[in-house]
Amino acid sequence: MGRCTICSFRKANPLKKANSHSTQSPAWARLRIALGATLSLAAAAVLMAPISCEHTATPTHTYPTVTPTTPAEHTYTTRGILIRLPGKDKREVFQIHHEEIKDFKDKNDKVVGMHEMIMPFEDISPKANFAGLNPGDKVSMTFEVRWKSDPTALVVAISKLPPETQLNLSPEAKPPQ
Ligand SMILES: [Cu+2]
Repeated sequence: MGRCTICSFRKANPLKKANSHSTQSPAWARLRIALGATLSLAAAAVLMAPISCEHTATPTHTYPTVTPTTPAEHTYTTRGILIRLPGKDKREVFQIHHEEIKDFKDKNDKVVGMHEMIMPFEDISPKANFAGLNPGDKVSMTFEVRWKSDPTALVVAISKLPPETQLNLSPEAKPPQ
């Protein structure tokens, strides 16, 4: 398994992600630091409202969502196995073991493809509905890519596939390094 094009891009462009949060006022940033982990989830939901919302899939399953301000540069649909659901904590990143994406384009608009991999997606659109989904489910998933703005990779749709669906996946795929 090689490296993930998007993960490599993120590592090489750490400022891109940081810039996306510059819409937050300094006061808000200071407040967030001051309150830190003690900030109640309810208060966080209210304070974060302008930049993201708390999407509820089930009464016990919530996670932050992102609404982009720029149009998608590319949109891809792939199939795979849901590895981990998104969670409240930033470290609880949605992961999918997806099939090869033959038409995937890099930041220079060159078709480089993306091999099958277990891939994390930090950013989830409010349009994507994870209700009723569980790790191990076979799913169809659509994500948008923005190389020139944020978020780089945004999950915009996910739906369950019949359990008998035959996926083109090898069992030994490892998460990207
Ligand atoms: Cu990938």
